[in-house]
Amino acid sequence: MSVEIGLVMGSNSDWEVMQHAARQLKTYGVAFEARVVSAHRTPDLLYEYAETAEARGLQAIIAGAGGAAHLPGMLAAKTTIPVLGVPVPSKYLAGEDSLLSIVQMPKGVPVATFAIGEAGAANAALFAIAMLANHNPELRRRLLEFRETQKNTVLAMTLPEVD
Ligand code: RP5
Repeated sequence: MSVEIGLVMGSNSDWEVMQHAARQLKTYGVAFEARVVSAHRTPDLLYEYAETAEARGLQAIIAGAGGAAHLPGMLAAKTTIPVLGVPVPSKYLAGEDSLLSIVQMPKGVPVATFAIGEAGAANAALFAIAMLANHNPELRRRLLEFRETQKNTVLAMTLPEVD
């Protein structure tokens, strides 16, 4: 199966968060490639990755980075393939810097921005899967099944009695 989703991150230290995107993609059987691509440390690689993404058949790129997180925005600058940005928690500002760096793209070059951390990584993958599901009934069926499972989990929740 050809690779459909690119999963990139600025450092292997981002993997702890970004693995939650990889796990979702794997669960749904979506072919993806995971790479470390740093906007400021390997800018030439970033350009090459973005410039070859379309020819390689990628449908979306999930990009996670922390701090002055310009990886998603720079990828979006070099390709029209949808870029889904995940703010990775940072050491000093807990990912608020990552979030603002990714979400505040100037008009004209969009990056779809998700929540800081694990939830954002998982949701970026679920969003990419939902995009693919527009043309894949089996993926659509599995997404609906997952929603049903979540619903039933909540409906089965109980709360403790007060003393
Ligand atoms: C960013 O700097 C990366 O995305 C990472 O979140 C952060 C720290 O990178 P390392 O110093 O751990 O390689 O570029």
